[in-house]
Amino acid sequence: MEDTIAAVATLVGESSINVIRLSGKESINIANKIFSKDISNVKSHTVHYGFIMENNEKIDEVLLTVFLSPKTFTREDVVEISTHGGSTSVNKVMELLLSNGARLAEPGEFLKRAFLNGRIDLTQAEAVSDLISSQSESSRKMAIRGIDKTIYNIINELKEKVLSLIANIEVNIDYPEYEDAVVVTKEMIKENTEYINNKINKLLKNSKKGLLVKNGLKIVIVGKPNVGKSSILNSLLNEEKAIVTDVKGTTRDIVEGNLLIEGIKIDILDTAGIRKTEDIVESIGVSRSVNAINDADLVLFVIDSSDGFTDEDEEILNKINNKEVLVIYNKSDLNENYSEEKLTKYNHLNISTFDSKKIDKLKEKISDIFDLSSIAESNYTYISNARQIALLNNCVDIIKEINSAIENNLEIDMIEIDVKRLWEKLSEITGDVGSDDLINEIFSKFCLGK
Ligand SMILES: Nc1nc2c(ncn2[C@@H]2O[C@H](COP(=O)(O)OP(=O)(O)OP(=O)(O)O)[C@@H](O)[C@H]2O)c(=O)[nH]1
Ligand SMILES: [Mg+2]
Repeated sequence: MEDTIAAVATLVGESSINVIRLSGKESINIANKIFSKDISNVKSHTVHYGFIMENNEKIDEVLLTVFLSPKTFTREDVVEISTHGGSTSVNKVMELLLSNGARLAEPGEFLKRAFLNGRIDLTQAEAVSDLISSQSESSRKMAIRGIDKTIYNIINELKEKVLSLIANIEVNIDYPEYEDAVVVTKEMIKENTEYINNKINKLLKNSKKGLLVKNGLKIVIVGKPNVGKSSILNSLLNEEKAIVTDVKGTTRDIVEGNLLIEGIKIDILDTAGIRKTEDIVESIGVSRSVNAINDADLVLFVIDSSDGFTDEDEEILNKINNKEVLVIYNKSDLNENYSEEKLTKYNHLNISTFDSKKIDKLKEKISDIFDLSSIAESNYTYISNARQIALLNNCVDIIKEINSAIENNLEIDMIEIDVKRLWEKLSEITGDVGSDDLINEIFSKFCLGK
């Protein structure tokens, strides 16, 4: 971490400004060499107007902000240079910084320095990354719960419980004569691990909601030709995205759109009507429809109520295995009371794409199936990071081992080994324990400039 690093922090394009960030001991010196004013003795958190210079030539008119260690994002000296937008200015200024002693930052290196210097923990770093990639209001809210340390605090409370258990066990073992010490019994260990287990299981159960907020839902509309699949897509999106005609086989390829239901991003795919066909283009479309089903969280299986449930429909339905299916009886305006015995075991709904109230009912039904309205209840405090989820699952396994050690009447000092492992796994979540390789791997997944 001796080097002073530099990177463009904004997306380079035709914008009004771009920001270059420098971090490290030499930040002020390096910036000073190419700036029209002397900033070697300026106060922290101050902004300076001037020009970036190369020899005596003005390169760009910029604002330069100085943040002195330790109250900075990385806890090192940081300089931010706001150049004009477009790629030419920013590239030239970067070139000058690199030729004056800065090194191009690796992906995620600013965040990594913030973490290594104790400015943020790992759950916060991962949340910053989630915030940057968030695509919905709900995923933004969830990422903020990571950044504001809500997730850290939950894990930390569990860590402290385990730590006090370890401390007491150690005192009991090392100073048996010390009368004031709490004598740790197996019941006491069990009571504590049960508490921790309940909390972790709740986090894991809720992480499904977190994953939903983060990844959204994928819904695929399938059925035989002409049942109204594309009309359903268009009604849900409130836009004429897919072509609708009364000719069977109108849709040849997958048409995709997205909408929000209860703040959750829903990707919705309209597919080619499934039927046996000699037409080569249509048959490729049909095989894409079948493949799309594999990736779906929910399949909207559409039938035409005026035709009833035909053998063709049954053949398609049989292709959909192990998937959440919602049967849509479409064209209810033509046959209002349609209900098919064979289909009642599925979630089902009568709709007409000509009736916007029925489309609202369809959105409500989707929301009910995934319990979307409950997601906002816990203020978006969910764990959704795969690494954190895997570590919580490890904790559950260790607690099982502790319980079985207690049942098998092992000595407390043997049980303590597993209690220490539990503490280590919890510490890995926040990044207090972890190998350098692991830390490098985690931060390298982040983008340049972060
Ligand atoms: N009466 C009635 N007609 C509908 C309804 N929804 C769609 N249609 C009509 O049904 C015909 C087929 O609609 P599409 O949406 O193109 O059907 P599709 O399932 O996408 O058809 P393919 O792309 O060929 O597989 C069109 O003439 C629509 O206007 C409805 O709710 N009621
Ligand atoms: Mg269609």
